[in-house]
Amino acid sequence: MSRRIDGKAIAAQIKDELKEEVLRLKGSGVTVGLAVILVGEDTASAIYVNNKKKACEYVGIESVSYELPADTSQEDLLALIGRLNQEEKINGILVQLPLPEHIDEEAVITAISPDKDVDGFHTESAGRLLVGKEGFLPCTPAGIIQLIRRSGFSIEGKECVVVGRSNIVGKPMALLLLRENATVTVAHSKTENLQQVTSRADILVAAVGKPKFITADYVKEGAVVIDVGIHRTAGRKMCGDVDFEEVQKKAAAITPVPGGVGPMTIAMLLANCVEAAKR
Ligand code: BQF
Repeated sequence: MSRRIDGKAIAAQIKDELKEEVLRLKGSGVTVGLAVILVGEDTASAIYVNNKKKACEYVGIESVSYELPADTSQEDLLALIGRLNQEEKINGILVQLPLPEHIDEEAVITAISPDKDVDGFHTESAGRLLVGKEGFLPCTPAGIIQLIRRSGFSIEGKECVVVGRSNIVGKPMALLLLRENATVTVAHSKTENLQQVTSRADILVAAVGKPKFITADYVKEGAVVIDVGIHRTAGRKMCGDVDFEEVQKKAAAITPVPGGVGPMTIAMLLANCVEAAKR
Protein backbone atom coordinates (compact mmCIF):
# COMPACT_ATOMS: atom_id res chain seq x y z
CA MET A 1 0.00 0.00 0.00
CA SER A 2 1.37 3.40 -0.93
CA ARG A 3 1.18 6.89 0.44
CA ARG A 4 -1.25 9.26 -1.17
CA ILE A 5 0.41 12.61 -1.92
CA ASP A 6 -2.14 15.24 -0.93
CA GLY A 7 -1.72 18.01 -3.52
CA LYS A 8 -4.70 19.88 -2.20
CA ALA A 9 -3.19 20.13 1.30
CA ILE A 10 0.27 21.10 0.03
CA ALA A 11 -1.26 23.72 -2.29
CA ALA A 12 -3.25 25.09 0.65
CA GLN A 13 -0.04 25.44 2.64
CA ILE A 14 1.64 27.31 -0.23
CA LYS A 15 -1.41 29.56 -0.64
CA ASP A 16 -1.26 30.45 3.06
CA GLU A 17 2.43 31.34 2.71
CA LEU A 18 1.61 33.51 -0.31
CA LYS A 19 -1.28 35.17 1.50
CA GLU A 20 1.13 36.40 4.17
CA GLU A 21 3.58 37.60 1.56
CA VAL A 22 0.85 39.50 -0.31
CA LEU A 23 -0.12 41.15 2.97
CA ARG A 24 3.51 42.14 3.62
CA LEU A 25 3.78 43.61 0.12
CA LYS A 26 0.58 45.58 0.64
CA GLY A 27 2.15 47.03 3.78
CA SER A 28 4.98 48.42 1.67
CA GLY A 29 2.57 49.79 -0.94
CA VAL A 30 2.86 46.98 -3.50
CA THR A 31 -0.31 45.30 -4.82
CA VAL A 32 -0.39 42.13 -6.89
CA GLY A 33 -2.63 42.19 -9.98
CA LEU A 34 -3.40 39.44 -12.49
CA ALA A 35 -5.27 39.82 -15.80
CA VAL A 36 -7.08 36.65 -16.89
CA ILE A 37 -8.19 36.41 -20.51
CA LEU A 38 -10.68 33.76 -21.63
CA VAL A 39 -11.76 33.58 -25.27
CA GLY A 40 -14.89 31.58 -26.10
CA GLU A 41 -16.77 29.25 -23.86
CA ASP A 42 -15.03 25.95 -23.49
CA THR A 43 -16.53 24.28 -20.37
CA ALA A 44 -13.26 23.01 -18.90
CA SER A 45 -11.53 26.37 -19.50
CA ALA A 46 -14.34 28.20 -17.70
CA ILE A 47 -13.86 25.92 -14.68
CA TYR A 48 -10.08 26.43 -14.69
CA VAL A 49 -10.42 30.22 -14.97
CA ASN A 50 -12.88 30.19 -12.10
CA ASN A 51 -10.45 28.12 -9.97
CA LYS A 52 -7.74 30.70 -10.67
CA LYS A 53 -9.93 33.69 -9.83
CA LYS A 54 -11.04 32.12 -6.54
CA ALA A 55 -7.45 31.28 -5.61
CA CYS A 56 -6.37 34.88 -6.34
CA GLU A 57 -9.12 36.17 -4.11
CA TYR A 58 -8.00 33.85 -1.30
CA VAL A 59 -4.41 35.09 -1.27
CA GLY A 60 -5.30 38.72 -1.91
CA ILE A 61 -4.22 39.01 -5.54
CA GLU A 62 -6.47 41.37 -7.50
CA SER A 63 -7.67 39.56 -10.59
CA VAL A 64 -9.28 41.33 -13.51
CA SER A 65 -10.96 39.04 -16.00
CA TYR A 66 -11.66 39.54 -19.67
CA GLU A 67 -14.22 37.10 -21.02
CA LEU A 68 -14.26 37.57 -24.76
CA PRO A 69 -16.57 36.02 -27.39
CA ALA A 70 -15.30 33.03 -29.41
CA ASP A 71 -15.19 35.12 -32.61
CA THR A 72 -12.79 37.70 -31.12
CA SER A 73 -10.16 38.53 -33.75
CA GLN A 74 -6.50 37.84 -33.14
CA GLU A 75 -5.88 41.54 -33.75
CA ASP A 76 -8.25 42.56 -30.94
CA LEU A 77 -6.73 40.02 -28.57
CA LEU A 78 -3.21 41.25 -29.36
CA ALA A 79 -4.36 44.84 -28.83
CA LEU A 80 -5.75 43.94 -25.39
CA ILE A 81 -2.49 42.23 -24.43
CA GLY A 82 -0.59 45.31 -25.65
CA ARG A 83 -2.62 47.52 -23.33
CA LEU A 84 -2.22 45.14 -20.36
CA ASN A 85 1.54 45.02 -20.96
CA GLN A 86 1.58 48.79 -20.32
CA GLU A 87 -0.66 48.76 -17.26
CA GLU A 88 1.29 49.25 -14.08
CA LYS A 89 -1.23 47.61 -11.76
CA ILE A 90 -1.19 44.42 -13.82
CA ASN A 91 1.77 42.25 -12.82
CA GLY A 92 0.74 39.07 -14.60
CA ILE A 93 -1.16 38.26 -17.80
CA LEU A 94 -2.73 34.86 -18.32
CA VAL A 95 -4.37 33.78 -21.57
CA GLN A 96 -6.36 30.62 -20.95
CA LEU A 97 -5.54 27.88 -23.47
CA PRO A 98 -6.72 26.41 -25.77
CA LEU A 99 -7.67 29.39 -27.93
CA PRO A 100 -10.21 29.15 -30.78
CA GLU A 101 -8.88 27.67 -34.06
CA HIS A 102 -8.57 30.99 -35.91
CA ILE A 103 -6.10 32.40 -33.36
CA ASP A 104 -2.37 31.65 -33.45
CA GLU A 105 -1.48 30.66 -29.86
CA GLU A 106 2.23 31.21 -30.36
CA ALA A 107 1.65 34.78 -31.60
CA VAL A 108 -0.57 35.52 -28.60
CA ILE A 109 1.81 34.08 -26.02
CA THR A 110 4.82 35.92 -27.41
CA ALA A 111 2.83 39.18 -27.35
CA ILE A 112 2.79 39.00 -23.55
CA SER A 113 5.63 40.92 -21.96
CA PRO A 114 8.12 38.32 -20.61
CA ASP A 115 8.01 40.29 -17.32
CA LYS A 116 4.29 39.45 -17.00
CA ASP A 117 4.45 35.88 -18.35
CA VAL A 118 3.12 34.18 -15.20
CA ASP A 119 2.23 30.99 -17.11
CA GLY A 120 5.86 30.68 -18.19
CA PHE A 121 4.85 29.85 -21.76
CA HIS A 122 6.78 32.64 -23.52
CA THR A 123 9.79 31.55 -25.59
CA GLU A 124 11.86 33.96 -23.46
CA SER A 125 10.81 32.07 -20.30
CA ALA A 126 11.45 28.72 -21.99
CA GLY A 127 14.89 29.91 -23.08
CA ARG A 128 15.73 31.11 -19.59
CA LEU A 129 14.77 27.74 -18.15
CA LEU A 130 16.88 25.96 -20.76
CA VAL A 131 20.05 27.94 -20.02
CA GLY A 132 19.50 28.20 -16.25
CA LYS A 133 18.70 31.91 -16.00
CA GLU A 134 16.06 33.13 -13.58
CA GLY A 135 12.58 33.42 -15.09
CA PHE A 136 8.98 32.33 -14.77
CA LEU A 137 8.54 28.57 -14.60
CA PRO A 138 5.56 26.79 -16.20
CA CYS A 139 3.12 26.17 -13.34
CA THR A 140 2.46 22.44 -13.65
CA PRO A 141 6.11 21.28 -13.71
CA ALA A 142 7.04 23.81 -11.01
CA GLY A 143 4.15 22.51 -8.89
CA ILE A 144 5.31 18.93 -9.34
CA ILE A 145 8.80 19.77 -8.05
CA GLN A 146 7.22 21.37 -4.96
CA LEU A 147 4.91 18.37 -4.53
CA ILE A 148 7.80 15.90 -4.55
CA ARG A 149 10.01 18.03 -2.27
CA ARG A 150 7.33 18.91 0.24
CA SER A 151 6.26 15.28 0.55
CA GLY A 152 9.79 14.55 1.68
CA PHE A 153 11.23 12.78 -1.36
CA SER A 154 14.59 13.76 -2.77
CA ILE A 155 15.20 14.20 -6.48
CA GLU A 156 18.99 14.45 -6.67
CA GLY A 157 20.58 11.42 -8.32
CA LYS A 158 17.23 9.72 -8.86
CA GLU A 159 16.16 8.01 -12.06
CA CYS A 160 13.24 10.09 -13.35
CA VAL A 161 11.09 9.22 -16.34
CA VAL A 162 8.70 11.76 -17.84
CA VAL A 163 6.12 10.33 -20.22
CA GLY A 164 5.04 13.11 -22.58
CA ARG A 165 6.98 15.84 -24.39
CA SER A 166 4.65 18.85 -24.60
CA ASN A 167 6.00 22.39 -24.30
CA ILE A 168 3.73 22.98 -21.32
CA VAL A 169 4.49 19.88 -19.23
CA GLY A 170 6.87 17.23 -20.55
CA LYS A 171 9.79 19.30 -21.82
CA PRO A 172 9.93 21.84 -18.95
CA MET A 173 9.40 18.99 -16.45
CA ALA A 174 12.49 17.25 -17.79
CA LEU A 175 14.53 20.47 -17.52
CA LEU A 176 13.40 21.12 -13.95
CA LEU A 177 14.22 17.57 -12.85
CA LEU A 178 17.60 17.92 -14.52
CA ARG A 179 18.14 21.18 -12.63
CA GLU A 180 17.44 19.19 -9.43
CA ASN A 181 20.29 16.84 -10.44
CA ALA A 182 18.12 13.89 -11.42
CA THR A 183 18.92 11.50 -14.24
CA VAL A 184 16.11 12.21 -16.70
CA THR A 185 14.52 10.24 -19.50
CA VAL A 186 11.74 11.66 -21.65
CA ALA A 187 9.53 8.96 -23.13
CA HIS A 188 6.66 9.55 -25.57
CA SER A 189 4.23 7.92 -27.98
CA LYS A 190 7.02 6.69 -30.26
CA THR A 191 9.17 5.23 -27.47
CA GLU A 192 9.96 1.55 -28.02
CA ASN A 193 9.57 -0.80 -25.04
CA LEU A 194 7.84 1.92 -23.02
CA GLN A 195 7.07 -0.39 -20.08
CA GLN A 196 10.73 -1.28 -19.81
CA VAL A 197 11.70 2.40 -19.81
CA THR A 198 9.11 3.53 -17.25
CA SER A 199 9.90 0.55 -15.01
CA ARG A 200 13.36 2.04 -14.36
CA ALA A 201 11.88 5.17 -12.78
CA ASP A 202 12.30 6.06 -9.10
CA ILE A 203 10.09 9.04 -9.96
CA LEU A 204 7.59 8.61 -12.79
CA VAL A 205 5.75 11.63 -14.18
CA ALA A 206 2.79 10.65 -16.36
CA ALA A 207 1.69 13.32 -18.83
CA VAL A 208 0.44 10.95 -21.51
CA GLY A 209 -3.02 12.35 -22.14
CA LYS A 210 -4.74 8.96 -22.05
CA PRO A 211 -7.00 7.88 -19.18
CA LYS A 212 -5.52 5.16 -16.92
CA PHE A 213 -2.77 4.44 -19.47
CA ILE A 214 -0.11 3.79 -16.79
CA THR A 215 -0.97 0.46 -15.19
CA ALA A 216 1.04 -1.47 -12.58
CA ASP A 217 3.11 -3.06 -15.37
CA TYR A 218 4.69 0.33 -16.11
CA VAL A 219 5.77 1.00 -12.53
CA LYS A 220 8.73 -0.12 -10.43
CA GLU A 221 8.00 -1.34 -6.91
CA GLY A 222 8.49 1.61 -4.54
CA ALA A 223 8.39 4.36 -7.18
CA VAL A 224 6.95 7.85 -6.65
CA VAL A 225 4.21 8.30 -9.26
CA ILE A 226 3.00 11.75 -10.33
CA ASP A 227 -0.18 11.87 -12.40
CA VAL A 228 -0.62 14.96 -14.59
CA GLY A 229 -3.68 13.74 -16.52
CA ILE A 230 -7.23 14.99 -16.03
CA HIS A 231 -10.03 13.03 -17.69
CA ARG A 232 -13.68 12.56 -17.05
CA THR A 233 -15.02 9.01 -17.30
CA ALA A 234 -18.44 8.17 -18.75
CA GLY A 235 -19.83 8.16 -15.22
CA ARG A 236 -18.63 11.78 -14.77
CA LYS A 237 -15.93 10.62 -12.34
CA MET A 238 -12.48 12.15 -12.77
CA CYS A 239 -9.40 10.06 -13.45
CA GLY A 240 -5.80 10.62 -14.48
CA ASP A 241 -3.26 9.06 -16.82
CA VAL A 242 -2.50 6.52 -14.10
CA ASP A 243 -4.66 3.58 -13.07
CA PHE A 244 -4.69 4.69 -9.44
CA GLU A 245 -6.28 1.56 -7.90
CA GLU A 246 -3.75 -0.74 -9.50
CA VAL A 247 -0.62 1.42 -9.22
CA GLN A 248 -1.15 2.44 -5.58
CA LYS A 249 -0.48 -1.17 -4.55
CA LYS A 250 2.98 -1.02 -6.08
CA ALA A 251 4.16 2.60 -5.70
CA ALA A 252 5.71 4.16 -2.58
CA ALA A 253 3.63 7.28 -3.16
CA ILE A 254 1.14 8.43 -5.74
CA THR A 255 -0.82 11.60 -6.52
CA PRO A 256 -4.60 11.29 -6.82
CA VAL A 257 -6.84 12.91 -9.45
CA PRO A 258 -8.47 15.16 -8.46
CA GLY A 259 -6.50 16.69 -5.59
CA GLY A 260 -2.95 15.95 -6.78
CA VAL A 261 -1.13 18.00 -9.41
CA GLY A 262 -4.11 20.26 -10.33
CA PRO A 263 -4.21 22.33 -7.15
CA MET A 264 -0.41 22.72 -7.30
CA THR A 265 -0.66 24.22 -10.80
CA ILE A 266 -2.94 26.91 -9.41
CA ALA A 267 -0.69 27.53 -6.38
CA MET A 268 2.34 28.02 -8.65
CA LEU A 269 0.42 30.51 -10.79
CA LEU A 270 -0.17 32.58 -7.67
CA ALA A 271 3.50 32.25 -6.69
CA ASN A 272 4.52 33.54 -10.14
CA CYS A 273 2.17 36.53 -9.75
CA VAL A 274 3.71 37.43 -6.41
CA GLU A 275 7.18 37.04 -7.93
CA ALA A 276 6.17 39.30 -10.83
CA ALA A 277 5.03 42.01 -8.43
CA LYS A 278 8.27 41.79 -6.44
CA ARG A 279 10.54 42.16 -9.46
C1 BQF B 1 -7.87 19.17 -8.82
C2 BQF B 1 -5.45 22.27 -17.44
C3 BQF B 1 -5.32 20.61 -19.16
C4 BQF B 1 -5.40 21.60 -20.15
C5 BQF B 1 -5.50 22.91 -19.79
C6 BQF B 1 -7.54 21.59 -9.31
C7 BQF B 1 -7.33 22.38 -11.57
C8 BQF B 1 -7.53 21.09 -12.02
C9 BQF B 1 -7.70 20.06 -11.13
C10 BQF B 1 -7.13 23.50 -12.52
C11 BQF B 1 -5.50 22.68 -16.04
C12 BQF B 1 -5.42 21.69 -14.94
C13 BQF B 1 -5.70 24.03 -15.76
C14 BQF B 1 -7.71 20.30 -9.77
C15 BQF B 1 -5.85 24.54 -14.35
C16 BQF B 1 -5.19 22.35 -13.60
O1 BQF B 1 -8.37 19.39 -7.71
O2 BQF B 1 -7.44 18.06 -9.14
C17 BQF B 1 -7.34 22.63 -10.21
O3 BQF B 1 -7.87 24.46 -12.48
N1 BQF B 1 -6.09 23.46 -13.43
C18 BQF B 1 -5.74 24.96 -16.82
O4 BQF B 1 -5.87 26.16 -16.62
O5 BQF B 1 -5.65 24.55 -18.08
C19 BQF B 1 -5.53 23.25 -18.44
C20 BQF B 1 -5.34 20.94 -17.83
